[in-house]
Amino acid sequence: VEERAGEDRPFVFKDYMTGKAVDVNSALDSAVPLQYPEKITESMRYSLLAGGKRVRPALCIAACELVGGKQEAVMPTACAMEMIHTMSLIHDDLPCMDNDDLRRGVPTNHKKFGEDTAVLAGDALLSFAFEHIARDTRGVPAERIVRVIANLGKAVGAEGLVGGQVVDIMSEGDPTVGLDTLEYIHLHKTAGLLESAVVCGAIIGGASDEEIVRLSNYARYVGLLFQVIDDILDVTQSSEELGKTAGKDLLVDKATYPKLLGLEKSREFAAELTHKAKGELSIFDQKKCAPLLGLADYIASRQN
Ligand code: GRG
Repeated sequence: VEERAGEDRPFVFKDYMTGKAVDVNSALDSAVPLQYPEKITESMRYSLLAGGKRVRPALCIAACELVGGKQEAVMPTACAMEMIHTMSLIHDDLPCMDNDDLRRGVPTNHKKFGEDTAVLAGDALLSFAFEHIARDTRGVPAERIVRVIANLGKAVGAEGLVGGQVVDIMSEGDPTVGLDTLEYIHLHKTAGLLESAVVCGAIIGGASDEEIVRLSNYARYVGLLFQVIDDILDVTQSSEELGKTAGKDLLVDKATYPKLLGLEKSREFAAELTHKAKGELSIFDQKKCAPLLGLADYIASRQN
């Protein structure tokens, strides 16, 4: 079979992610310039441009493109996802929360800029995320933009990230925490923003209601999968590298899937979630689903 340039090249997930990360990093860099008062914009940029994997923006763009939308139309929304993810990490690292000194291999925001600035940098990123979607989205009907803003607002607030975090804090050291509470925490703290990224990308791209439901289910399974794998790695890696990376979750008494289900059943659960996530995509052209299918496999098989 003759192959024409640029057509039917095999899909390589790593290259796809690298390409999207380059585009997203450049858009984030322009969206949050270093300007007066530099004390705050420097702190915002420090955490925003510290080199995360950009999973949420990539998912957002992939969902938009899957339903026929353009990357440039969804880029402000994709960037907003990373701004909110970053703010949640800055606040999560604070002494009043997890009290972490390192994030993505460098000092946490409050270690570098002080707690006062870190709190404000998080607040500014949260606020700017919504401003950026509303102000800088081009060529998309206003109703879609309003839907996106409502969806994202819910994903971050008391019914979303904040709800998950508060239940997580309440559950610490509670030996009676069961699978239902564990699932609530992960669905809200982790799956919620992944879901919003995918759903908002799809909304911008003009998805049908059925497409949105399928993508939303896909993202919830992937979010839960992420945490099940996280729990499994915490056990398997800290026993391999004794002490070195000993997961904090093992030090604080915290419910995890391996503790509640055992390692074997946790691995089965992860496989089931991967299968279900991919199953939700069956209504789409499978070739066009390659990025979302690849992401499910990537999360299922990650080693750190
Ligand atoms: C939203 C107002 C507001 C407050 C935040 C602190 C908090 C409330 C919520 C905690 C959110 C949290 C830390 C969730 C865990 C998220 C998670 C799975 C992080 C790891 O994500 P990766 O692997 O990280 O995508 P990188 O570094 O690649 O971006």
